[in-house]
Amino acid sequence: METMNVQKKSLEFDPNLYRQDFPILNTIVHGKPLVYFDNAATTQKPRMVIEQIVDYYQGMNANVHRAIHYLGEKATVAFEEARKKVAKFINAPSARQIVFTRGTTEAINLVATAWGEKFIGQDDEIILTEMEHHSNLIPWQLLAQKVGAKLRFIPFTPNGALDFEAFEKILNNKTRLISLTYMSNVFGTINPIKRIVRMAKDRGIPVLLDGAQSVPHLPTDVQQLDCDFLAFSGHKMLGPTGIGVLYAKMHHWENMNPYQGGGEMIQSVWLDRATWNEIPYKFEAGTPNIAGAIALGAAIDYLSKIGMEKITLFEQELTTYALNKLADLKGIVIYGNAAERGGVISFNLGDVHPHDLSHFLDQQGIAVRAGHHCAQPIMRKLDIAATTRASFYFYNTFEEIDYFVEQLKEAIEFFTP
Ligand code: 7TS
Repeated sequence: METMNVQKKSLEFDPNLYRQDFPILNTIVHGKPLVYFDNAATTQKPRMVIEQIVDYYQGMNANVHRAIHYLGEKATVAFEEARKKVAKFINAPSARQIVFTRGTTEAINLVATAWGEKFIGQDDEIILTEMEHHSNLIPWQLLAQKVGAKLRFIPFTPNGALDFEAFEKILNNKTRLISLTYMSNVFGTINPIKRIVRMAKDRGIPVLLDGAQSVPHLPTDVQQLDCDFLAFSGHKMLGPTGIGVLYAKMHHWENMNPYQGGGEMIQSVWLDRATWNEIPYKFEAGTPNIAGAIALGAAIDYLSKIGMEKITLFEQELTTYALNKLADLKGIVIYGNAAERGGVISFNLGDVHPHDLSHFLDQQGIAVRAGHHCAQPIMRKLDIAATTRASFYFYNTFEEIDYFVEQLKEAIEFFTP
């Protein structure tokens, strides 16, 4: 059945207005125009972000917070401006609560080490979900092994949503932290964070949000969410790789041990001891990714100019359109069907291996991801080896989805004996 009820053109939003800002979107792949549907892995970068990196190295390269000279001053001001932009983007009360990291992975490792090793001990429990990316699982496994704590898991239901009945049962007076993804990078599920935070706060339990997939796609207000920690990556929101963010409530920053030792994070140093710099510098040992932070600031300017609400709405239209069209394909299984979801669609097509399918699609210019998506426990529970995943951003179009579905039909023909 063709789906006639889904509007093909968004009345509000024209992705073509933005596509011209992304030089890479003009790439020709195997003779076909690139269709980039691997945005959950990393997004493409607009010209102004790329130019910001060049401008930094051409016009202000110097180390930050130490040089008393023109370039040092310029770099420091730009770096600290970027911190303010991040704070404003997620409505953090203060820019001091923003620590730059290499990405979501390092941000979560920072919490597991600097906060976890101090506040989590023998027989304490950490609640995660069964749908976490490995980067919100392994740091807690390492911590649990080190301190003798126990990991508990909120299961997911067959439609890829969290099972709240089971959650109620594992919450108890040993729970010291709940750490979960805001949006699943496999199912696309947007988890009901406010409900989870409310349940946690009733019991005085801190909540860490893995915002790697949510911050790039949804408006984020850490004060409204009332989360204790929020981790996210610049490269999934138009910024460069190697830069990310950890936000935390001020009292957590004040109570945490240093994460790494080195330059910048100290105040006074003796041969046998040291005192720590003020927050946030206490948690930014060594020379930071200065160009990366400044370019992340440019990415935030770009997203803010469009408006995160508009981006969310448009991506929802795209996703609904894609889901409706995909549902017509013979032999398709889509993993994840939660009421609240973002633009990430994982699926399998009959017996075709996702690697074969993604290779076939690549020949047609379409970039999707095939594999376990760094979430092997999900694959184990679903009893599959892998999925193919298409993930969208605001520069994708309805026409690209039409082409993608056409090519999937070709693939079914091609792979059916
Ligand atoms: N958390 C989630 C939910 C993610 O999707 C990812 C990356 C990470 C954490 C880690 O982010 P990083 O920037 O520190 O690597 N997810 C994916 C993905 O789905 N495909 O490639 C990377």
